[in-house]
Amino acid sequence: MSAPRRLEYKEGPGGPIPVYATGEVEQPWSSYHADEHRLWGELLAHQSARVKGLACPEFVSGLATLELTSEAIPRFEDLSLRLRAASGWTVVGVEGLLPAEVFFGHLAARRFPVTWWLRRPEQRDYIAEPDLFHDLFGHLPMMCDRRLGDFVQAYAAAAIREPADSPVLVALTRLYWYTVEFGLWGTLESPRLSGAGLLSSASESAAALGANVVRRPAEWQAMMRQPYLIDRHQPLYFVLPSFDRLCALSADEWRAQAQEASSQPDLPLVVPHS
Ligand code: HBI
Ligand code: FE
Repeated sequence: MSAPRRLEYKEGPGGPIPVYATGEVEQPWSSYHADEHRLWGELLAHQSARVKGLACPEFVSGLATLELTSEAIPRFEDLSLRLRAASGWTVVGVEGLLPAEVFFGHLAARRFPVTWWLRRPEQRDYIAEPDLFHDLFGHLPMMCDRRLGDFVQAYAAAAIREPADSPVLVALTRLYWYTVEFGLWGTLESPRLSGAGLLSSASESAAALGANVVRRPAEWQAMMRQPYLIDRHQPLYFVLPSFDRLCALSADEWRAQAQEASSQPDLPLVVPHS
C-alpha cells in the first residue's frame, strides 16, 4: 500500500496539521495497490452519483472533459493533457498539503498541485487534508473552466507578492477557502456545490445544503475577515451568484481588498448547530 511521506505534525488552531516535503513528485502510478484502484473507483462512482443535480454546471462539464474512469486511478500526465487543452492549466504531483506561499506559487503559474496518495477506506466520506480524490475529483473539473482558472491565477499572483506571515495573505487565503474550497454557487434559496471540499466529501456535500449550517451571500470583506477551522465540517458557507463576480477583479484589486480586510478585526468564528 502506498503511504504518504509525512515529515512531522505541527500544532494548528483546530488540531495537529501535517507537514510534507514541498517539492514536485512524480506520480508513483505503478506502485498503487489493487485495493487503492478499487477504492478510487468506488469513490468516483459514489460521489459522481451523489453530486449529480447538486453540483454547479461548470463542475459537471469539467468532469465530462476529464473523462475519469473507475477502472484505475488516472495518470496525472493524461489529465494534464486534457486540462491544458480545456483551460491552459497543467497538473503537478505533490506530497500533500503545501504551505500557502508554495501552493499559490504553483497556481500563479497555472499549475494545479495534486496529491499523489489516496485516502484510506475509513476516510471514505471525509478527510480533513487534501488527498488524491479531493485534489483530482474536487478541483480539476472546476479548473477546466477558463474563467475560474483566470480568477485563480490572478488571485494567486496577488498572494505571492506577500511575505509568508503577512495578514494580507491570511485574508487572501480565506477568500480562496470560501470560494474554491467550500464555495456554493447560485441563489441562497437553491445553492449548488462548487467548492472542492464539498464536491469530494460524501458527508459534507450533504451537510452544506442542509438545515444545520449557516449560508450567507458572498461578500469579499466578510469572507476575508472570517476565520475558519480546517479539520471539520464547515459551519458557515458563502453563496456566490456567479463566477463572473470573481473574474471581475484584477490581482491589484484583490490585493487592495485583502489590505482593507486585514486592517479590520477578524469576525467571530461561527459556532456549528448541534
Ligand atoms: N496544499 N496540496 C495542497 N492542496 C491544497 O488545496 C492546499 C494546499 N495548501 C494550502 C491550501 N490549499 C489553501 O487552503 C490555502 O491555505 C491557500
Ligand atoms: Fe482543496
